[in-house]
Amino acid sequence: MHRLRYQTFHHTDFTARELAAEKTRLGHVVSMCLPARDEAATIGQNVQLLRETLMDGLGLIDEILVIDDHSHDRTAEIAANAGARVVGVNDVLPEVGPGEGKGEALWKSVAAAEGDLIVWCDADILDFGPRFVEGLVGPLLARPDIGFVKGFYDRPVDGGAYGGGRVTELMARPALATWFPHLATIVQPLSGEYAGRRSLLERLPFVQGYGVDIALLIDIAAMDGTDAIAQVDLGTRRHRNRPLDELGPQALAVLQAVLSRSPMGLEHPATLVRPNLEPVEIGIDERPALIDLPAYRRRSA
Ligand SMILES: Nc1nc2c(ncn2[C@@H]2O[C@H](COP(=O)(O)OP(=O)(O)O)[C@@H](O)[C@H]2O)c(=O)[nH]1
Ligand SMILES: [Mg+2]
Repeated sequence: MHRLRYQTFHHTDFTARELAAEKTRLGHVVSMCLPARDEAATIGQNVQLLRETLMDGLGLIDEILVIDDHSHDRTAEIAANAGARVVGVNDVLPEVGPGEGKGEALWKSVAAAEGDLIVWCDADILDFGPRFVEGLVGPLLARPDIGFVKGFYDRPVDGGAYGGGRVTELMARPALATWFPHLATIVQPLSGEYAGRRSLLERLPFVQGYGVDIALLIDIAAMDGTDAIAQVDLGTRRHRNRPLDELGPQALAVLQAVLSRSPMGLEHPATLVRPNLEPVEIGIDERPALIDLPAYRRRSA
C-alpha cells in the first residue's frame, strides 16, 4: 500500500541563531503558548528556559503566553514570576461564555497571542529544551508552503523508537487507520507540540477537550491538504505519565473527535461508565473558527 510521506525535518536542521535572523528578515512575530492546568512542578523551569535561551537577547520568540485553567496549584504565580504573560482561560473573549478543556485553552491562546506564528508545547514536559521551539518554528520559516508543523519524538519510558503512548497506540492510530488513512504516517498524532500560522489556525474550529490535537490534524488536511503539514523530530520527550483510569476519558475524547469528522458524524456526548469509578461525561462542544467571531481582532505581521 502506498503510504503518504509527510515533509519531515529534524530539530538539528535548525539553529536558534539562524532562525532568529530569518524571522527578523521575514518580519514574523512568534508567540510561544503553553496550556496549563496544575503544572506548578514544571511550568517555572520551562518558562525560564524559554525566556533565557530564545527570548531575551536572541528574540526568536516574542512572547511566552501561559493559558491557565483554574489551576489549583501555584501554576499562574510561578509562570508569571518566571517571565510569562499569564492569562486565565475565561478572561479571553469573555463574550463567548465559559468553556473548558485543553482545546478551549488552545483556541483562547490564538485569540490572546500577538504573533502570526504560534507554537504550542505541553507544560508538563520534563526534558524540555530549545530544540522543541527550533524544530517547530524552523519549517514555518524555511517553507512558505507549510502551514502546520507537528512534533514527534521518542518516548524513552516506553522503550522503542516511534512508540506512542497508550491512547496513541490503542485509539488514535486505529481510528485514523479506519477513517483517515492519509494521516496514518503522522508519527505522534496526539503530540501537544506543534506550530502553525495564524492565517491557518484562525480558520479552524477547535474541539474543546482532549480531542483537539487530532481534530486539528484532520481539519487542516481537509482544508489545506496534507502538503500543508510537516513533521519534525524533536528528539526525546518525557512528561507526566498518567494512570490507566485517567486515560479512558482521553481515549473517548479522541474517538469522539475522529468520529465527529468521519462520515458517521457525532451528535451526542457520551458517558464513560466503569466499575468502581464515577461516570465521566465527555462533551463534544467546539469553538468556531476565530475568523467568524466579531470579537476576534486579527493580528498580522
Ligand atoms: N488551560 C488548560 N490546559 C490544559 C487543560 N487540560 C490539559 N491542559 C494542559 O495541556 C497539556 C497536555 O495535557 P496532559 O494532561 O499532559 O495531556 P496528556 O499528555 O495527553 O496526558 C498540559 O500542559 C496540561 O496542563 C485544560 O483544561 N485547560
Ligand atoms: Mg502530558
